[in-house]
Amino acid sequence: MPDQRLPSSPGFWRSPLRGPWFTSVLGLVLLVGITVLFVTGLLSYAAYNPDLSPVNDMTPGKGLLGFYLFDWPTHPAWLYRLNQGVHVTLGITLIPVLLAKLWSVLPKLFALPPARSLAHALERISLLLLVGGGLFEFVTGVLNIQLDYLFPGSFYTLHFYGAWVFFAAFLAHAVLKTPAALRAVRRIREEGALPDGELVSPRPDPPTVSRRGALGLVGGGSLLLFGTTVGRSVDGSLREAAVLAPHGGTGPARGPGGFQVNKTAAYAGIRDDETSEEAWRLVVVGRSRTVRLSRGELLRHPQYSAALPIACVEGWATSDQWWRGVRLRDLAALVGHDDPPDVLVESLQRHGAFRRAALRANQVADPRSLLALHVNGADLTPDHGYPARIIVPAAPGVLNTKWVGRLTFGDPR
Ligand SMILES: Nc1nc2c(c(=O)[nH]1)N[C@H]1C(S)=C(S)[C@@H](COP(=O)(O)O)O[C@H]1N2
Ligand SMILES: [Mo]
Repeated sequence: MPDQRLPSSPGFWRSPLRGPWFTSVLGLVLLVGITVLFVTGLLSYAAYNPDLSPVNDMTPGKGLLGFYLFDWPTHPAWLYRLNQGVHVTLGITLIPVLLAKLWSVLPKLFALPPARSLAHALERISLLLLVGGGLFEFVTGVLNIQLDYLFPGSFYTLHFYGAWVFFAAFLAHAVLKTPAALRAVRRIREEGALPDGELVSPRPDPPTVSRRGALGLVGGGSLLLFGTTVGRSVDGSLREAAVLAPHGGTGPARGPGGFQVNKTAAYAGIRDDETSEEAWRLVVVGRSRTVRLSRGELLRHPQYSAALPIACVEGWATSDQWWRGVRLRDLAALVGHDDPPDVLVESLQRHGAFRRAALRANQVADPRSLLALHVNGADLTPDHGYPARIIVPAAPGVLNTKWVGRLTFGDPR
């Protein structure tokens, strides 16, 4: 009889909740949920137009993992908003399920001997990658949306590589375990019998809550997180309920510029004397020529309006705002590109990760893609990018460069 005071002994673990049914139900929820997280994560990566690197995607040594199959479309305008809303809201909602699942299999972490065979050793190593990778992805994701970054290096790179490690281990685990999980769940439904198995405690404490009750608790926690997060990416009264994460609510203030601000002009080091009518000139570089335009001159070009949201990789989004300005494809034509090419957009901002971005030809060509000068009937506010900012339908917020200083058509590298 092993010493039951040691966690390596099955008798050390007393909860009557542990068993194949509890673990299987949680596992099946994660099977679906994490697959959706992985797919929306890959789509989010594609939305950056990563092969316009190194401007948009600076992931070093990504090799084949940086594969990318299509130009991110501009229709429907809420595409990135939906994708990222699902990715982040679902990720947060799954936290209680993930924790409960890890708790339910905790005894296995301490099981001795460490490996009974080579196959068993490999399985345990894959579990380390699975649990470590999963915790890493959830922790970096939550830190990123809380605008709080503790890790060295770029969130983007870490979350990207972490996702591949995690998902490879997840896939192996799912292939090995899903059949047994389905069997366990089916058996209790058909026979009403709880299957026994290695997770069941040999000397359980009396229950204080039923297995169903415990699942309800996990589900309730998920529901609470969902309700206090989802409002960051939807319109209507749910916005007010998004108390948990930054950029909930309707925005910083009332008025035409009263919607979410990511980085303020002060934070980005943008000074009034460089954005004034006298000082600021937009430099547009193209195949045949380079032009310099004041804001007054831009306003004499045909102006177009588009109702578009800003949707950040962090999962929050604004409702549709009315943007007004010059079409990007008209600016391309002005410098000799009648067929819109890719464009490199550079901000006046001197430091920081988001001061330049490249857009694909299909994004430049869309008639709703603007160099915006106005929003909601008023001049852009300094925090929303005065004197001019990019707005492109369906694109991640990070491609909507603020305080634009220069557009280079044709060679975004
Ligand atoms: N120059 C510059 N443009 C920028 C950024 C920035 O930090 N600097 N942030 C980007 C990001 S990540 C987002 S989500 C949007 C947010 O736009 P908003 O602050 O008007 O809501 O601006 C984008 N444009
Ligand atoms: Mo963003």
